[in-house]
Amino acid sequence: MEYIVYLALGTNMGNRLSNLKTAVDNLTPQMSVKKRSHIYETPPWGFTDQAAFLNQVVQVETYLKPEALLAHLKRLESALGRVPTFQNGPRLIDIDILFFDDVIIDTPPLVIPHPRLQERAFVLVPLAEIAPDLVHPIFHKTVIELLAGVDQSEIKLVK
Ligand code: PH2
Ligand code: MG
Ligand code: MG
Repeated sequence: MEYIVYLALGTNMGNRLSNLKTAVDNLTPQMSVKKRSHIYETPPWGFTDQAAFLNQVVQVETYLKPEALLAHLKRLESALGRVPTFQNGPRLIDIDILFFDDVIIDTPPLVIPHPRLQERAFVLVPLAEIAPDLVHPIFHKTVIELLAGVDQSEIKLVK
């Protein structure tokens, strides 16, 4: 069984472009990357006194179930050199599950869809590029409709 999953990647430490590239390159072989958005530079959200982020969203296919996928992504973040900081703090690489098919899970630490994606232009702008018509299984709104609810004025296309 192959699941369709959307992942959000973010980085604001070190060589941000190479952090994103290394992360996406290392999603395989457990996942196959089907679509990737452009890369955007975005102002820090939540904790604002830190460097700007680069953000990207990818669509992958995987046989991993949600728990196994989360464990795999956490291992990958550590392998790429991420060390724990604090909530919304600076990070070398962050890989978050946005959607997992149209599954709804709320058993912390696994919350799917990502509970704050609808507030975050740094997620919705790249997501809208590769999945504009995807419907949020809780809000029953498309990504484009969610995007209309956030301020995307400071999101800059980088690459
Ligand atoms: N990630 C956060 C907190 N704030 N801000 C931006 N612009 N991009 C992020 O990826 C990001 C953030 C927590 O994961
Ligand atoms: Mg995150
Ligand atoms: Mg995370």
